[in-house]
Amino acid sequence: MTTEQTQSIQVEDDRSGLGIETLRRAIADNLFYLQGKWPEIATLNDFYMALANTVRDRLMPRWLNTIRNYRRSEVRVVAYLSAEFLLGPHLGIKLINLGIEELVRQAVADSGLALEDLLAQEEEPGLGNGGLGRLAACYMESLATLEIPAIGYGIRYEFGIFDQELRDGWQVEVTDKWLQYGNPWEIPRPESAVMVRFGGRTEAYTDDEGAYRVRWIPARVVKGVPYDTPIVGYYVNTTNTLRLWRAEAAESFNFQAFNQGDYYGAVDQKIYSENLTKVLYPNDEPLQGKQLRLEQQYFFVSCALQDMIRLHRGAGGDLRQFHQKFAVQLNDTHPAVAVAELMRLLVDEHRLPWDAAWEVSQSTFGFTNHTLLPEALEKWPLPLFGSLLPRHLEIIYEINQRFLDQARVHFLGDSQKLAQLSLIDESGERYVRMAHLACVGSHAINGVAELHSELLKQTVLKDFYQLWPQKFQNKTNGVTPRRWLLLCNPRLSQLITEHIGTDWVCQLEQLRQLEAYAEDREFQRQWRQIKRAVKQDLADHIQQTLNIAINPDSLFDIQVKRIHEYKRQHLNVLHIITLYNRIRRNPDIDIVPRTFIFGGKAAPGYIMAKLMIKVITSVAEVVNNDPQVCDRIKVVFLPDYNVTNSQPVYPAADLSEQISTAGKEASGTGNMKFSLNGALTIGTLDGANVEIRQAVGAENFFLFGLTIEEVQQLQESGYNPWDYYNRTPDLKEAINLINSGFFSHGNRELFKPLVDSLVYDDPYLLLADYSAYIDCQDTVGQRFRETDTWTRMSILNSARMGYFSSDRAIREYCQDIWHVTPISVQLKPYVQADA
Ligand code: CBF
Repeated sequence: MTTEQTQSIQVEDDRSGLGIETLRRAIADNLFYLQGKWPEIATLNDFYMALANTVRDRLMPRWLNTIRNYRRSEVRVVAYLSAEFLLGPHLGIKLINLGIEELVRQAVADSGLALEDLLAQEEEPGLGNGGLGRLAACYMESLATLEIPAIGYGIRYEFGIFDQELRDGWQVEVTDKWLQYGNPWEIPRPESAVMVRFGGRTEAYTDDEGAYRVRWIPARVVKGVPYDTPIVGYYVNTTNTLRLWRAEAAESFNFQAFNQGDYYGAVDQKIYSENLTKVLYPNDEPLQGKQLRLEQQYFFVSCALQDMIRLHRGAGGDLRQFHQKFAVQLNDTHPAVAVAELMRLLVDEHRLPWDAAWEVSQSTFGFTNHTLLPEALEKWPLPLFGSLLPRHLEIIYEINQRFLDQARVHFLGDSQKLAQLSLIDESGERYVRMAHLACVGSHAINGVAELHSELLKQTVLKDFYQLWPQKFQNKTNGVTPRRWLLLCNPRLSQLITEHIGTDWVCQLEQLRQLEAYAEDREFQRQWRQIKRAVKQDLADHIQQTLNIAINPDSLFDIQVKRIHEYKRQHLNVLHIITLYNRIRRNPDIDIVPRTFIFGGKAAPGYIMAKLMIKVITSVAEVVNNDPQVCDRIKVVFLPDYNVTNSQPVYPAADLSEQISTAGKEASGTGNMKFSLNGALTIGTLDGANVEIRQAVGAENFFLFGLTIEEVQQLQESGYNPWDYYNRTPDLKEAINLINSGFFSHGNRELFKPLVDSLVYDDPYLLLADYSAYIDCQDTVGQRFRETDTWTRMSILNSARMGYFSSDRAIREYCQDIWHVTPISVQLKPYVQADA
């Protein structure tokens, strides 16, 4: 369009106005024109869609003006590459961040609807497994709030994390159909599609200038189509983009095959391509050999880098300055192949000399490691890697050779060191080590909590640390206070705001002002009243959905997270059985009534984790139906734990269970959300628990368990769980009760794998930590009775959580790794031609 043409277009007030009547009219309008429905026949989902589109219209000027900013050549943009973004529902947070929640509530009410009912319609995009994906979502929100130009790049999985149902107490996986009613929050951009190649072979040639070059002749080509989602900052104009890629056939039909009558062959290509982004892989399962997973990783990384290069060149940029335009963060090893892909693009496609390209690459990438678990450190069998990405394997060999030459000088011919450092694992079957590729190709490497970052330097990345100590940093995780307090706990947020004003929402350290009220009787009363009210809400929800009556005055003891042996949900179960045995032994025993709440998904192929769910639900069935105990202990397993379902849970907790074996949990972020909402933590010295305890004060944290050093010593000295089992009567009684078939209708075989694993192997040292855990839980019970003390501790927990805001974490990344600064977005009217 010409400038005159665009200038003649007028913006309808219905698309931007914020008056209640305008909003009401806009919703009705969208219902009619987008949903094609009269109000009388519209479903709640139609109304949700109409409202979502109304909100989307209102953020459009901010979004488009932000995109304009990316294009300015002098603006450095953060590109966050992540295979997972666990965003949670959009509508609620967008209303809050745009500051229009109350207006919309009113407008919707004027149409005879309740905002809560519409919010409940949203199918959340479950494009992540857990902590890592949720962290990426918190970081995207903070980047926007802090006005940092940023793009998130990832995969638009057609099926995200499975929905969890419980049948007979077992987890059953159901496909997540998040797109079935359409997604109002995304805009496809087929005009910006890129092609991604796979397989085939490489070929050397001499270019016009006589230089030696390599070209890649692929076997297949897939089209990557971007779908953009706006990420709105809190009370700022900045609205960044999350760009997720969907795979499509390069040609929908292979016409040559079709013309020869091979119709099925022709559509094969389409099916093959679309499969690529069909489903998110659950973590905690061995990925080796899962070719599709490697294809997914390469696919989105290649799309992202091609997109960045296009943007950079489109703004007149020189590729030798690519790193000045983009700071690319590798969220774990999943996008690590980006190092080789950027080299390929720069050297093969854009003809930069190797050394210049390498300098650009290293200056571009930063790498975050999120786990020490050896099974999660990705490595790909060399034949698989080579057959899928033949050119990249050559590039990796070249990087490796140059890198080992450098390392050889440093380690003076220590061949064992070199073998350990190599990008290729040659100890047996040969593998490409993705973490090593990420370390070599990045200028900064960070862990996600102080302890984790230290352990990285001492264990899995020790050799790299010796070589490049200056590359290593710590960036303790954080969570966004907008979703994890303001949105999920409006009552507490209001109380806080009444006492210290609103600044805490963007400067979470301001919560410290609450310390002044920790002893204030009236404030304590209000604090308790709110906790009681949110507990009542959760109790009502549990009653309605699971038909379990729970006492809102009982201690809500909550463990919600992925189900994994290292997270030790079964240690929590041993405590429940211990209490149960105490009551059975002495029915008049005076114990604090507790409601144990669990939630979390097990990876579909992780048999032991699924058995852990079954043991929780089986114990729940017995305990909840035993008239002697059920007024004192209740056990609830909340099915389908996801972002939506978690939002009412954090505010309702009295006690947060963070009980992983020391050294196993990289950081945790649930621990932060609980504490922020005034729960006290029972935890080990693991991950960010260590820093949370330091921040809230040791006296406001229930610590138990072996330290990392003690864990190591015990394991080195030959840990024998059987001894602990035999010499700890309560433990023995609890385990025997499981083993006897008491919780499994007499079936002694059902839990045998779990029991055997504990008494004969116990890799996560539950039995060694059992007594300390039980003693600590007894202290928790006593303290809960001292209502004022508990309330003071609860207030101090919230008051001292400022450090754990994702805003703080993002500021640190910006300063220490990305070297980017905020830029305010000016709202120019959209009728203007491009500046
Ligand atoms: O850093 C974010 C989170 O990542 C994990 O979930 C992961 O997938 N590696 C870790 O297990 C968490 O400890 C960590 O908080």
